[in-house]
Amino acid sequence: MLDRLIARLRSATRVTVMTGAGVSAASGVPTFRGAGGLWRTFRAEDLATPQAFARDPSLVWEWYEWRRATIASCTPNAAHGVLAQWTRESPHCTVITQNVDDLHLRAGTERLVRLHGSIWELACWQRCGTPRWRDERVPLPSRPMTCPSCGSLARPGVVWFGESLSPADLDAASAACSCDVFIAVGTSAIVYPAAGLLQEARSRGAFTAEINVEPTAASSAVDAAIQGGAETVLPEIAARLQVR
Ligand code: BJW
Ligand code: ZN
Repeated sequence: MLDRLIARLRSATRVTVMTGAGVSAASGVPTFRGAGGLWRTFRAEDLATPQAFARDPSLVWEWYEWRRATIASCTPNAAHGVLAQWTRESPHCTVITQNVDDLHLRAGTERLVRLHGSIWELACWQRCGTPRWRDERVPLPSRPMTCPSCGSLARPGVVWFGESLSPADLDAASAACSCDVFIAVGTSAIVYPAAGLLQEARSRGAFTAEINVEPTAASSAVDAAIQGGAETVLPEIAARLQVR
């Protein structure tokens, strides 16, 4: 499987990599599903919704504050490093991430599409029109934070279940599905529309691959399902690509 992917990568011009929480697992960022995925007794589906925030903003902010503090002590791992290098070396390599931790950014990734926003950004809950703003302070100075323009409640600048993704990000992600090789790394591939991008790429003729420590919803649909940690498999691929 790995040999097939490497052969395809050797002849590929356009390469798109879509990442999920598993890419940051080796950095110490908890994934959403599977072992360690719960915060207290809550699943992402219980907290990452506008309804949960409307019901109990303090609880949802507590979850985000805990995650911000965790992520603040994490650094990009070898998987982030390889992807950043690929985007720097080729103008035809794009990374689409579902992650909000910004570790791809910190690794220096170019042409990065962040489908679900950033945990380091805040937005006005009342949508008064003020643009999202960045605040990397840990902990945040007040709870709850408020909008600097209208004074109403602030919320994390991320995309929750039931909310639309930014059309510009979706367009960029969709454009990147026109590629020679599309690799999904460290994602359970169950959250849409991100999960649909793999099928989109495949239907446009891309060779599709997955890198994950365990089988996922996408494993049977891809051309090559590679089992292993992103932080070991991606560096191995990068090393073998250097040997022509
Ligand atoms: C390793 C590893 C290592 C571990 N190396 N691997 C079509 C069909 C059905 C439902 C829908 C549909 N279209 C829309 C929906 C509804 C919904 C949805 O998809 N629901 C599903 C759960 C069924 N989608 C939405 O609501 C989206 N909005 C939308 O579509 O708007 C229009 C619309 C609305 C309503 C109805 C219809 C249309 C928005 C989705 C937003 C998701 N937001 C979250 C939270 C972001 C903010 C935050 O972080 O707090 O995004 S939820 C959470 O899941 C987060 C993640 O980005 C996302 C995906 O998770 P990911 O990255 O895959 O992580 P895990 O934990 O699931 O998996 C980790 C993987 O890593 C595992 O496989 C491990 O094995 C692996 N791993 N270590 C490699 N070292
Ligand atoms: Zn406001």
